[in-house]
Amino acid sequence: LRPRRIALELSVLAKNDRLASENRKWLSEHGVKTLNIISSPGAGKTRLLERTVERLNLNDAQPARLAILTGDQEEDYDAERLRTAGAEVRQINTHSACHLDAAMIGKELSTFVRPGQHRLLIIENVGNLVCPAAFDLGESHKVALLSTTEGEDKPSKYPLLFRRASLIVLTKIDLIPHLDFSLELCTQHLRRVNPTAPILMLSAKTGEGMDAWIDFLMPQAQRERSPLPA
Ligand SMILES: Nc1nc2c(ncn2[C@@H]2O[C@H](COP(=O)(O)OP(=O)(O)O)[C@@H](O)[C@H]2O)c(=O)[nH]1
Ligand SMILES: [Mg+2]
Repeated sequence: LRPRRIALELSVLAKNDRLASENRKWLSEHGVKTLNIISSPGAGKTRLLERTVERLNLNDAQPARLAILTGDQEEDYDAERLRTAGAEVRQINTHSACHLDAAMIGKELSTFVRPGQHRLLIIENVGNLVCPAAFDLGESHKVALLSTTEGEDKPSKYPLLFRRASLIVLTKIDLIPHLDFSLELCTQHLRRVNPTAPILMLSAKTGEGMDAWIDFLMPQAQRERSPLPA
């Protein structure tokens, strides 16, 4: 039985990789930078995106540049929260699946993402530290979120996601004074599995660290926010 199961997993991943390459080609041809945000449930993905949308809509002359796809097994609570914050968003329900896959994203691209208008697509994956890391969606970057309440050792225990991430975001730093959380130990665990990816530390609640996050998303946004020279 065992060799058969491995063969099936390989073929599922190979099919996903093919579809992810098609997504990546479409996104790159239409100039859309795409982030695949992955974390355990409750690490603060949606809250960070709510704050992000509010910031960009407040300060950006072209709010339509950002599109969001948000994945959960059931319900559309996150899409509702993000729409209320001002986002252009679509919910994907995966039902029995524990992750988004490239086929689910491919279905949304041509009907939801508007080439020439959307420059950035953010995908909020299903909350899970394991499965989403294995499935390429065609993104430009994987972003791993880790919250201060999860414990410092999670990067070592679930290394694949943190190894594959281009950016690591430590969330809920406002809670550190109330927790037995060591920033030094957490950084050691992160660096064991990923020696080079930038680590941003932020709080979506207080706004601390949000500027660096916005800079990563849209490097031009800061410049566009500055007043025009007289
Ligand atoms: N104190 C604090 N709470 C946060 C922060 N970010 C998210 N939360 C809370 O953490 C919980 C889970 O957040 P949510 O965005 O739904 O997480 P998701 O499941 O990763 O999308 C909610 O109660 C949020 O209000 C933060 O920066 N600081
Ligand atoms: Mg969420």
